[in-house]
Amino acid sequence: MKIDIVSVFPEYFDVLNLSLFGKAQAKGLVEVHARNLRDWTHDVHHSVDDTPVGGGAGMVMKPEVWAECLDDLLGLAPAAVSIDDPTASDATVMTDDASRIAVTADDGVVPSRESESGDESTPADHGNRPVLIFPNPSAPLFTQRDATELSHAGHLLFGCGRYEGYDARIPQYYRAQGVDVREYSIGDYVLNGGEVAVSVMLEAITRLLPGFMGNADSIVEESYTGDNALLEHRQYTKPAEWRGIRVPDILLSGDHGKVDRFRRDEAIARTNEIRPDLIEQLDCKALDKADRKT
Ligand code: 6GU
Repeated sequence: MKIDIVSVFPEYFDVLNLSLFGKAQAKGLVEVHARNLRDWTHDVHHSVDDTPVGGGAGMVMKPEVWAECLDDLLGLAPAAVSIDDPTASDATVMTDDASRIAVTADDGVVPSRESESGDESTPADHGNRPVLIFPNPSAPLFTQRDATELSHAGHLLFGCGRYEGYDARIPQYYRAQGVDVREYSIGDYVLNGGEVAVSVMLEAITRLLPGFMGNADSIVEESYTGDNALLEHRQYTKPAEWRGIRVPDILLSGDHGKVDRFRRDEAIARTNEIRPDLIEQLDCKALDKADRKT
């Protein structure tokens, strides 16, 4: 997987040389380039932002600089596009995009929302098609499903916004050019810029690459994975009693059936208490009789 990250603080991504991600780079599983957006400026001040049209606080990242950079990295020539209704909300464009990464059924990946909604046109081969991703606190939430889907892409290009954000015409333009453009928020809180959000998404995506993690089982059993996105049961290690607190007896019983049932009951009960929204999203067909009692 090829990964380009564009930022005004490319040094922020030096940490990617460490730990599991560093090893994955050494193994050739991922190839990462953190680029400095200012390398695509021409003025003496290397400016990348300007005041918001319509007024307001803060600065907005300029489309011209971003476009020079993204055209370069995507191998596109500059063009003018006609957009039917420039005032239309981009939110519709975000979900209407028919360009999703083609995944084979045995990957265990839920088909993209588009293919479920009756669009039977043959998906293009996205294997090497770049996906352009902009972190944006006002965009849809990035989920495990997105991470799984994006882990099948051949090339990811992240554009980190700073200040009050980036000119809305940037994603709009590249969508009109046929590029697969995504905008994601990582949660309901405000960060200073896209760098932390990109780090989060990148880790969630790349750890799913075959060979990235030592133990593939640990990926399958985690929270938020598969059809049944439940929070995980609690974990214990030895000793069986520590500072007066015992681990649940069933876990010491050696009866794997009972252990599995105990853990699943706990996962359901904890999810119900902590994240009732996940219970509502559960596919009832995936629940067994014993589950329903819990
Ligand atoms: Cl993607 N960006 C920023 N700046 N803040 C955020 C975010 C993204 N997601 C949550 N907060």
